Amino acid sequence: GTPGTGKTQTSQAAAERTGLRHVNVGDLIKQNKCYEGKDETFDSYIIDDDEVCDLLEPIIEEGGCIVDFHSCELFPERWFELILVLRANTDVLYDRLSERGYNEKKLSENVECEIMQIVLEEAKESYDSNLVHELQSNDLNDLENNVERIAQWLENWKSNNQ
Ligand code: DAT
Repeated sequence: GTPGTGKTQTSQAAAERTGLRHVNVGDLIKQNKCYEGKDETFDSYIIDDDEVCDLLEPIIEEGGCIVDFHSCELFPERWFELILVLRANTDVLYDRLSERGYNEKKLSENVECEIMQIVLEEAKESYDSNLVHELQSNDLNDLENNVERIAQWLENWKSNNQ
């Protein structure tokens, strides 16, 4: 999902509920400095995709991960069984990103990204569209429902893959 849609909150809650491992890719990128530079206009890092994938590979190979990131086209298709794209309403997203202290340019860029469904389109282009699902993430009720859906999906997956 677009930044602010609730990926980290949802992944954390889903990891607690299911016992899966929450892999926060943004944090790993920062800790391991997997970037080629900084885009000052957007106040964001230019990520080195190959380095990120090399870093993640052994973690993913262990299995049972919830991979939390705003982009998925850099990852190999074989890594995932399910792709969830979180969505939030414009007003909700605007408030969350303002609270995060985003500058005006970064704020409007991200809100526009959500309106244009950039992350969803990228996911559908990069993966079998049957694996890609949208989840609304506007309030705590959505959060709870999404975590339950993930837990349910995992149970089904386990019984189909014994
Ligand atoms: P992301 O990881 O997509 O950038 P986040 O998990 O950090 O987003 O969430 C951004 C903020 O919004 C954070 O303060 C937690 C809050 N939030 C996330 N999902 C929510 C939800 N479903 N209902 C209410 N607040 C939510």
